[in-house]
Amino acid sequence: MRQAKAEPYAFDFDPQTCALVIIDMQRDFVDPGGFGEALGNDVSLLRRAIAPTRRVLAAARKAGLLVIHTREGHRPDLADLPQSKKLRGRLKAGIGDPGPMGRILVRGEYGHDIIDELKPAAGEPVVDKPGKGAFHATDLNAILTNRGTRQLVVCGVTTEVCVNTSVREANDRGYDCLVLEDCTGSYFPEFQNAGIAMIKSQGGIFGWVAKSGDFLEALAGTKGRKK
Ligand code: TIU
Repeated sequence: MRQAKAEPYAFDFDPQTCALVIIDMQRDFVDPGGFGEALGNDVSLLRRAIAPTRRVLAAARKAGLLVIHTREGHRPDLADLPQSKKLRGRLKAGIGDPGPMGRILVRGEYGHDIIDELKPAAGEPVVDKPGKGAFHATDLNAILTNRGTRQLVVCGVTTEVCVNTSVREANDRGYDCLVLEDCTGSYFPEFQNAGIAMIKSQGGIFGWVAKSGDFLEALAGTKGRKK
């Protein structure tokens, strides 16, 4: 077992039954010139999660953790796109429409894919999800169950949308979640703070929050309890 400094209290974990889940680090959300920026958002608020997430990804691979990547998006025929989601926002260019990096949030398009900095390695499952939560209408739970995973270390964007929804779904399915604060990002600073605060409030109502450096030290076994 390893122990990482975390809030609201230390996070005990077994690397063998722990998975790293990186949520939706897709060009359309994170890269300059993508859908997110076209909506008027400042992508630098999300991009600051890239460097720490790269360090965590490298360490997780080295330690042999199961690594899972998710992408939000839809079938090219949009048959899995609810009308409600299509219409929401009254956007001029919305999901399925031509966007700056191909059809917006459509599988197979350039903008839908994961950024080069966090490219999945061969053998790492990529979970395509039509919703905000990573469990809704996906095979994520089967993948985790088949590997005996009990705990999730979560990175990605955006903190209050897909990260929070996925953590809540995981919580209800019996997983412990550790969210690495500096490996998440929101277009809205106040939602970043609230999104993180909500996870660790009330004794860790949805899970734990840590800085990536503290998790990396625990994973490497250089600090914290190791037995
Ligand atoms: N990945 C994710 O959070 N998808 C979103 O739709 N985020 C927004 O902030 N809209």
